[in-house]
Formats: sequence, structure tokens, C-alpha cells
Amino acid sequence: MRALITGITGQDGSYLAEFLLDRGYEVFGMVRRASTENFERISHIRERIKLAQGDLLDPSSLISVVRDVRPDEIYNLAAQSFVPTSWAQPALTGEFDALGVTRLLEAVRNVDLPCKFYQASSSEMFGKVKQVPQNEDTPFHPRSPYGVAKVYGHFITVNYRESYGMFAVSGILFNHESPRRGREFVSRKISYGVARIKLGLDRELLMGNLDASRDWGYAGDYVRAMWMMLQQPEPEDFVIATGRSHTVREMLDIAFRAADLRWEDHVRSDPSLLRPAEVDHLVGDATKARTGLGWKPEVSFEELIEMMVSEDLRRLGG
Ligand code: NDP
Ligand code: GDR
Repeated sequence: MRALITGITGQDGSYLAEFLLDRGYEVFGMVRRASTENFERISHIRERIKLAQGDLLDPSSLISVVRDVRPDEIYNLAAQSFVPTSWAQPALTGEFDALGVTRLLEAVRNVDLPCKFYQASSSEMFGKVKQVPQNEDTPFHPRSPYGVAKVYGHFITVNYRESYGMFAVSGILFNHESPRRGREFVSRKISYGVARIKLGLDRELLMGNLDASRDWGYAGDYVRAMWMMLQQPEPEDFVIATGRSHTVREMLDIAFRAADLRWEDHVRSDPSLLRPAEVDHLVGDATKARTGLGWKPEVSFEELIEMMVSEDLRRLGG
């Protein structure tokens, strides 16, 4: 089997590549040109994967990649994935996260390849939630340009399935983290901040909304669900979540305690980190994935945060 992963240099791309290599897949990753290579997360598997140049903005590059690689499965993980940036760069976010999906689906059609297609949809589509917990039937009300773009990406995937009979599925994944998470996201910002404070490199950590609550899981568990969705007899969409929600405050508590510190002694509020419109509370209902795919998360919230703190301490030499 041959898989093509867009966004292979990101958090999920690197875990998914490892997962597929372990299953004997030939793994190709699509990477975009940057002035400096950003292959840190895939350096340990660099010799076992093949890379092809392409950009979600550039239709002909997508056609070339799909035509040259001829994958059995495509995982479209590439995106502008940081929610605050989507207010600063709303049109670019829409180009990547919305129209980029159409461009890639069109490339598959253009090459006329009978491959399976996975789209990385997001719990941010639920936004101002209409129902608690959220499942595959919960209506969307996105609260950021990112969420809006992801709703487009979600429905264009559904539409290509319905219009052309493609095996195209959308995984609605709730937040998932790991030691490879970008340092701008809240979990890694905290784990990295705790490690720096513990080692005397910093004294305080500036934070935004501590009341926001999310359903946080471990990225390694979530990439397994992506693959499972493409092994089903029929293409269907699934919510992937732990079913438990925690506040940012609880995350701070666990992370600082893991380093024998008290968050109240170090965290300061920075109003500039508050978002123009916030998603207050997300919690997913992954019953369909549990019964239909046989998927369940293995790593708990506490284990996840402790793992991230301990890995950042190790990296910083603590
Ligand atoms: P990351 O931000 O870690 O990775 C994003 C990847 O997309 C990087 O490899 C990046 O490449 C690539 N990329 C960005 N723009 C383009 C472009 N124009 N052309 C080609 N590649 C591009 O994201 P995650 O791994 O955390 O998330 C993977 C996907 O899942 C994203 O679509 C995200 O929106 C979605 N998602 C993530 C969740 C999470 O909690 N992590 C939850 C739900 C959905 P480069 O290295 O060059 O920047
Ligand atoms: P999110 O993740 O926006 O949910 O999107 P993020 O970790 O950025 O924020 C989670 C919550 O924490 C609050 N918060 C802070 N966030 C950041 N980044 N920095 C802070 O200092 C801070 N203080 C409080 C936020 O307000 C928010 O409520 C992630 C991304 O991976 C998306 O690509 C993905 O689709 C969704 O998860 C599901």
C-alpha cells in the first residue's frame, strides 16, 4: 500500500507517517518550499519516507504529486492550523484550509485515480456549540475564520463523495497534543513554559483565557483513527474525541504540579491573548468511532500533560 500525506512535517503528519511505516506502507509526504527546511519532526524517519514538492495553493503541483506518486490513500493534513492566525490572515487561511481541499480533490479527479481520501476536519467547526456533547449530527457554528474554512473543507469532501462516488471521508477530530505540538498551542506553550521556569530560564508565563475548556487527547491515538476510517467498507465521517473536557486552568495545574511548582506563582494574564470570538466549551461524543471503528483513546489527559512536561524538561537538559 502507498500513502500520500500532505502536512507530513506537522505534528499529525509525523505520527501518521510512523504509524503507516509500521504497517508496511510506502509513505510519501508532500512538502512545500521554504527558505529553511522544516523537517525536525520527520528527521528520525527521513530515510524511510519519500518527499514530493507541492503546495495547496498551486493546483498544477498537486496534480503532479498525485500523478507521480499514485497513492492508494491520501491524508490531507496540510493546513494553516493556528486559530489566532486565522484572524490575522483570514484570506490565506481560506486558501489553504478551504479551497486547498478542493484543489487536492480536483487533482485526484484530474488524474482519475481510484484512491481513498481523508480530510482533517476539526471540532472548531462546532464553535458556539448547539449540543453537548458534539457528535456527527451536531450542527456547526464556527467562531473563527479557521473554523469557517474547515467547514468548507468538510463539506467539499462530503460533496465529492456524493457527486463523484469518491471514497472521501472527513474525520472531525477534537484537540490532540503531543511533545511534537507546535509551541504556540496552549498545551505545548504550557509544558515548554513549565520546563523553562523549572530550570530557571524564565519566571512567568503569559496566558489568555483560562476558562476555555476542550476535549484534549493524544495525537498518537488520533492518527490511528484516521487510518481506521479509510479501512472501512463504506466512506463515512467520524468524530474522534475522548469524551472528557478540561479547562486551561486544570491543564496548568497538572503541568506545574508535574514539576513540583504552583501555577498561581508564575502565570500572568495577558489580554492580548484573548480571541475576538472564543469557543468556550467543547466535548466530543465518539460513540460512532468506538462502535464502528473499534477505536478508543489509550492515553489519559493527565498522562499526556505529564509526558509533555517531562519531554520538554529532557529537551532543555533538565
Ligand atoms: P500542524 O500545524 O502541526 O501542521 C500543518 C502542516 O501543514 C505542516 O506540515 C505545514 O507545512 C503544512 N502546510 C501548511 N500550509 C501548507 C500549504 N499551503 N501547502 C502544503 N502544506 C502546508 O498541524 P497538525 O499536525 O496539528 O494538524 C494536522 C491537520 O489536522 C490540520 O489540517 C489541522 O487543521 C487539523 N486538525 C488538527 C487538530 C489538532 O488538535 N492538532 C484537531 C483537528 C484538526 P510546513 O512545515 O511547511 O509549515
Ligand atoms: P485551538 O487550540 O484553538 O483549540 O485549536 P489552542 O491550543 O491554540 O487553544 C486552546 C484554548 O486555549 C486557550 N488559551 C490559549 N491558547 C493559546 N494558544 N495560547 C494561550 O496563551 C492561551 N491561553 C488560553 C484558547 O483561547 C483556546 O480556547 C487547535 C488547533 O490544533 C486547530 O488546528 C484544531 O482544529 C483545534 O485545536 C481542534
